[in-house]
Amino acid sequence: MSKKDGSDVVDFIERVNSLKPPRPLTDGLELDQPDSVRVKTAIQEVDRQGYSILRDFLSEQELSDVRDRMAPIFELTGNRNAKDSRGSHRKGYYGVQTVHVHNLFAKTRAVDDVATNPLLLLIIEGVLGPLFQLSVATAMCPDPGVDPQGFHQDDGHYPLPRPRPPFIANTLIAIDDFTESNGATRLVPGSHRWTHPVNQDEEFVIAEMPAGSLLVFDGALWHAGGGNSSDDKRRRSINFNFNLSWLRQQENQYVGIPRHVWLSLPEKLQRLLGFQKVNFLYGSVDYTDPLVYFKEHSDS
Ligand SMILES: O=C(O)CCC(=O)C(=O)O
Repeated sequence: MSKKDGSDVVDFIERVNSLKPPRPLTDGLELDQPDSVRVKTAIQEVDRQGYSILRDFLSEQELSDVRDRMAPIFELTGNRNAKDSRGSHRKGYYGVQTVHVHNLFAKTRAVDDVATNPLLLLIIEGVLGPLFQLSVATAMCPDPGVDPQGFHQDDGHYPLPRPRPPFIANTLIAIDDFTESNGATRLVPGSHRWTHPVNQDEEFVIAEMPAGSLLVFDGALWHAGGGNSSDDKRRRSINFNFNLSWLRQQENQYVGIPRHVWLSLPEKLQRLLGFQKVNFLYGSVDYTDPLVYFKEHSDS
């Protein structure tokens, strides 16, 4: 109902007139010179070859905290036999595959700071531009006995022509050393620009990297989780995939993360999870940024 003095209409028009672009998630972040160079190099490598590896992304202390606090989550990953359900899958997910644990921000606070790490945000911004969001957050751990995945692209579900600018930036944070034998990710260099599918026997590089490293790659790059042929070496990893803010996220985190949980998160993480208005109106409610809207309406 409209108020008699018309103030609600004035409020509404003011609201429409006050539309402005969001503050970038990287606003105010400053790096020292060596880290700026590392970020720049990573962005250039992703553009040129489709991927980059940044060592020492996590400090020893951060790595040890994540290991401890993620332990219950990595109890939930495990091996499954994919032969029956997906044996004929065209991308070749045959044999024994690992179970990924999705929707991490509903399940743990162990990686909140990792997701908003300045190096990470600046690299993702360099790959995707300023409007990006977290599309999916997963724990991945191909245990001994897991077979390799087939090569695939993670941006394949957006049905638009190729080559294309990056829609998705994938990351894997190594919680254990990634080696050829424990299932380090396989990458086909340069394939992010290809317009044709790769052959499953394409040549690849193996993303071997010490624990604490960050692998980042264009979602158009053909890649696959490796098989774990070791006797006893786990390959724990955190997988954050980011996408352009005006595309739909892979995981529906608005439903998946309980309200009391997302309300308790730092604002930067809330925004990264998609609770923000972008491109003037996308993600808004009644012209209003969703976090502002929520504050205005939470008492009523
Ligand atoms: O675990 C990996 O190395 C990659 C996993 C992956 O690409 C996927 O599950 O889509």
